[in-house]
Amino acid sequence: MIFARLLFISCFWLVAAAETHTWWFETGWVDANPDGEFPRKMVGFNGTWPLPTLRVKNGDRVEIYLINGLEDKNTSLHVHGIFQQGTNQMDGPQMVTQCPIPPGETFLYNFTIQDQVGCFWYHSHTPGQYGDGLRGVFIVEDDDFPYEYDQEVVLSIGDHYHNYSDELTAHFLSSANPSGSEPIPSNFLFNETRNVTWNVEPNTTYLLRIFNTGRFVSQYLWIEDHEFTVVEVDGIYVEKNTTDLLYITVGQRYSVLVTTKDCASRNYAFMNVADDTMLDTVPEDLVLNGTNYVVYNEKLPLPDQDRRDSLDDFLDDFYLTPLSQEKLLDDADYTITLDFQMAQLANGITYSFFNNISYTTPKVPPLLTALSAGNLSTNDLVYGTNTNSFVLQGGDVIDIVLNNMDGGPHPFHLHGHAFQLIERGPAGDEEPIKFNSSDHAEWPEYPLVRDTVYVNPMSYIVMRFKADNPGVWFFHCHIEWHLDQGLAMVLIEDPVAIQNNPSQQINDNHKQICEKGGIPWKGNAAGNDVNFLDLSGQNVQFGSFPNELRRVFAFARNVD
Ligand SMILES: *[C@@H]1O[C@H](CO)[C@@H](O)[C@H](O)[C@H]1NC(C)=O
Ligand SMILES: *[C@@H]1O[C@H](CO)[C@@H](O)[C@H](O)[C@H]1NC(C)=O
Ligand SMILES: *[C@@H]1O[C@H](CO)[C@@H](O)[C@H](O)[C@H]1NC(C)=O
Ligand SMILES: *[C@@H]1O[C@H](CO)[C@@H](O)[C@H](O)[C@H]1NC(C)=O
Ligand SMILES: *[C@@H]1O[C@H](CO)[C@@H](O)[C@H](O)[C@H]1NC(C)=O
Ligand SMILES: *[C@@H]1O[C@H](CO)[C@@H](O)[C@H](O)[C@H]1NC(C)=O
Ligand SMILES: *[C@@H]1O[C@H](CO)[C@@H](O)[C@H](O)[C@H]1NC(C)=O
Ligand SMILES: *[C@@H]1O[C@H](CO)[C@@H](O)[C@H](O)[C@H]1NC(C)=O
Ligand SMILES: *[C@@H]1O[C@H](CO)[C@@H](O)[C@H](O)[C@H]1NC(C)=O
Ligand SMILES: *[C@@H]1O[C@H](CO)[C@@H](O)[C@H](O)[C@H]1NC(C)=O
Ligand SMILES: *[C@@H]1O[C@H](CO)[C@@H](O)[C@H](O)[C@H]1NC(C)=O
Ligand SMILES: *[C@@H]1O[C@H](CO)[C@@H](O)[C@H](O)[C@H]1NC(C)=O
Ligand SMILES: [Cu+2]
Repeated sequence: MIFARLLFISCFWLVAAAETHTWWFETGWVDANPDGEFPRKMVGFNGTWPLPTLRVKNGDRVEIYLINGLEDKNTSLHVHGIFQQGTNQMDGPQMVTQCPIPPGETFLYNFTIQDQVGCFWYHSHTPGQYGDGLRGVFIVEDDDFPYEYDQEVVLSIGDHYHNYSDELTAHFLSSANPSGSEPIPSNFLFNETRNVTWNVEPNTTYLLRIFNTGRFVSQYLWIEDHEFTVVEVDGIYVEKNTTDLLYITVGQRYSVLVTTKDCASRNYAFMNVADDTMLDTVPEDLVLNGTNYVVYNEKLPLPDQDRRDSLDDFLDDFYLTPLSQEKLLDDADYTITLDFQMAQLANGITYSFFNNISYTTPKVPPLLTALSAGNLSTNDLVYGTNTNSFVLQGGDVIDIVLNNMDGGPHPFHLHGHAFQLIERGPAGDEEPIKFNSSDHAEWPEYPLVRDTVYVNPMSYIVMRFKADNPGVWFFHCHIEWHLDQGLAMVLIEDPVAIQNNPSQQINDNHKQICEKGGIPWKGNAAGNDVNFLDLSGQNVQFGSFPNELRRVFAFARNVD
């Protein structure tokens, strides 16, 4: 009943008051000192960093003109969680749905919000760049918000490095780092800074919109002697669930209600604590526990950090139920099984693999291959043999089974969809626990739906969605280091429908940025637009997967 009412109102809204929001943003380096300990430059817009919070409503049109003001770097922009129905080329991942925007060029991201509300965020999808600063909050407001609150407050959390991405990546992906150890952050941020003071009114219910816009580490979040009532995850309303501890991976969002105390007799600690099991080494001087303050009365002292006996009792998102009461989808028509592990190739560099293949950037973005391949667009081969590309049939129910054979947790994100999380295995030990389709738990009747989920160490997740959004959708670990190592695949969803939709055709602005960057806007993964089945010259990983698995490095984490 509630759902029907919401639908009615949002449809009414679409015709009644859809607005167009036009923003011009020029990327460039900005002097900053996010953690208060080390001045460095961050990538900002128009000379400002942090970046603005963008607010729109369901049904609105968004036009973002992104001017690349960086002298020697490409750029791109992805609005994380927005489905981009019919506007796949506006999705943002460079060399997947678009050519990168070269220095001095402008690209218009032009799309509408179709039946989505809640917390999203935008970030560069050019390797390493959002870690250098190009990230911000994107909110789709809802005039018919299903829960009561008095005030809304935004909170982003994340991680921060004193070094620039390019230098970190060069070292990370080199034979000088044979163990594939990810760079250790310099600090953890709370609202793009640290030691934050949040002034509150007593006896007030806040809607706190929380975004982990970091590039690596999950964080625990809690407020001393207060509770969080979760009402939304990743743009999906859920039935209320109250907890005093959240665990948020990079890429995830939570809207929670926080009701303050009746009396303003003291102030409280608001903790953001890094998940140190994700770090290969923990330097002695690294501050894992961030202390911020919920201030009822500025004249009263600020508290010390709040300590907990255990961080294990965080809300398990698996048990949240969408308010829409969307049922478990029918059994899958098509199942993609991905065995993920990390290992070294013969060049001494450690990569990430799905089924022994480390995603290697093709010479033509797969969306542009799909648009130019004619009736071969349904043949996986044209997208290359080193991209983990899967062609999906429109309307099919798809299961993605992901077996994590690595000793760390990983947050996986799918573009173009929110999916049902139908099973998540418990953390494994020495031997990975793999999903067994003939011996699995009973699936929930109303599974959690979101766009970014974590898989436990040495264990698995099973995700289900309906292929009802024709487009080329990236699926990858949201840990930027792991994406750089090739932890990605590409779903080519109903390519014939992409070709047949006038609004999906490559536009002139897009052709122009491809040409400026010297990237063909048609052809197969090797750039061959004459014989789409000839992949000679395609990019491939360095040699084949080693016979002897060097999982020892993966096991090295979490041992102490
Ligand atoms: C940002 O700069 C561009 C030109 O570089 C300008 O057109 C635009 O109005 C500026 N945007 C804002 C929000 O100031
Ligand atoms: C936060 O506190 C730490 C330690 O007290 C200090 O070094 C740092 O500069 C502060 N950062 C900010 C942004 O206030
Ligand atoms: C930008 O993209 C172009 C085209 O892919 C590429 O040739 C160039 O090396 C890129 N520039 C940088 C700094 O990565
Ligand atoms: C954005 O796309 C819509 C729909 O295709 C079009 O009508 C509109 O003119 C576009 N905006 C700009 C500034 O090109
Ligand atoms: C980080 O920056 C410092 C100081 O500029 C430099 O000495 C160090 O080599 C850099 N680390 C990496 C991995 O690039
Ligand atoms: C975080 O920053 C935003 C934007 O400046 C601000 O509106 C909000 O109140 C801050 N949140 C907290 C919890 O301090
Ligand atoms: C708190 O707010 C509620 C509703 O606004 C009101 O009924 C109640 O008296 C308030 N309590 C205090 C201690 O102010
Ligand atoms: C960080 O927080 C955890 C959980 O409250 C606590 O056990 C630990 O002692 C804290 N570490 C430091 C260095 O304060
Ligand atoms: C709340 O979460 C707990 C587990 O964390 C779960 O057992 C319970 O069913 C959830 N309730 C609702 C209404 O989502
Ligand atoms: C595919 O397209 C080519 C050229 O457009 C045509 O010759 C061929 O018959 C088509 N094949 C099928 C199976 O439709
Ligand atoms: C999967 O489960 C079935 C049924 O319990 C069992 O017979 C089979 O051995 C299991 N497969 C594996 C690989 O463990
Ligand atoms: C991956 O490589 C291993 C070791 O060479 C091999 O045993 C396995 O069959 C390969 N898996 C796939 C999916 O190719
Ligand atoms: Cu990962």
